[in-house]
Amino acid sequence: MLTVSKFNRKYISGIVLSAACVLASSNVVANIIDTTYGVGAGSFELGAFVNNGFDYMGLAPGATTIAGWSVGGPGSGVDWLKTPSFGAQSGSHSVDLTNTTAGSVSTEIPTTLGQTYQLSFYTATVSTGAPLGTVSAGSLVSQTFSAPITPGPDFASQAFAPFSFLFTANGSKTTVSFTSASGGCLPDCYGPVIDSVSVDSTVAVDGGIIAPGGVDPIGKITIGGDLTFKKGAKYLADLDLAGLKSDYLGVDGTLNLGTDSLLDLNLINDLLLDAGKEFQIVGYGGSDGNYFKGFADGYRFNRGRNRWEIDYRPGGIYLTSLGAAAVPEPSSLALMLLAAALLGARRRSQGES
Ligand SMILES: [Ca+2]
Ligand SMILES: [Ca+2]
Repeated sequence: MLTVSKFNRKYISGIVLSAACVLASSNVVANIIDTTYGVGAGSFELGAFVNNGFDYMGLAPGATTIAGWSVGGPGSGVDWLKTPSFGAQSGSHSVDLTNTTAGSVSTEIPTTLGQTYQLSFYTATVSTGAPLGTVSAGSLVSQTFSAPITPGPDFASQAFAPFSFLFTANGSKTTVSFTSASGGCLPDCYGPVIDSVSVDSTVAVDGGIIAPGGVDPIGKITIGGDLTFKKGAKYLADLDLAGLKSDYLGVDGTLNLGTDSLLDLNLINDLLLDAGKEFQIVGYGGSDGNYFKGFADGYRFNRGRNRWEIDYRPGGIYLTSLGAAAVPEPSSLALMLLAAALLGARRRSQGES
């Protein structure tokens, strides 16, 4: 499942559920919606807008007026909004997912089966509307989001908040859809408003945890572009020592670990391995040259029954078993025994006083 930086901490799974709410990295990269339908399509800027005199245009299910997007149900459709009466996060248009009852919009984009993408968008609503909606794309199914509520109601200055999720494509085409979970007029017929929708093959995990396949199942995440860890984001890698296999994070582009990325290892079937057993936990086209915090290149450490070494090689990151986990060396063992003896002596002396 997914990872959220500010909200619930869940997990990104490359295979089962997907996703990752990461927030707000505003790296401008190629938006697949725009490369498919024209620059501005992801921001609802393209198409034949007809102003009803109140800066909005009602669109019923089946409408394809907004370039790149189809309007759907379950209810009466959506409203295509325009500034200055209705604020937009970028450009001059946004979409209210509730016409008079809950509606939806969807777009279809080319994807690569099994590859993980980042879906980002902005959402807003006002105090006389309703904030809840869901978003789906590939492995991301009906993920709930809640728009921030602008008081007033101030439609013109509605304040947008960014959301971001990861999903894994189930095929060569992926439908990205947004649905209002808020039907009806409360009193305004106004649900979550969305804008600036972007799908990118370059991914930034902004805090949170990336766990291929979820925790325990061995899984794989493949990213076509770059992957950047931000704000202490963690890679939780499962290692199955009986099956001699591990989670795998494949980055076709550059892996950017920065200075505060974390690595955590979850051992499944913790057995004593022969020295030299190797697990590749990351593959990449390139790297920013940084390491997971506390795991510099060549670092050796005990974990479970084995001692390990981590190596950052040109094509990826490897863990190699070095044999049984080290026991305390004789000198430190002697110090520990001495400390225990002193403690015992002090206890006796306290008991006598
Ligand atoms: Ca827009
Ligand atoms: Ca896993």
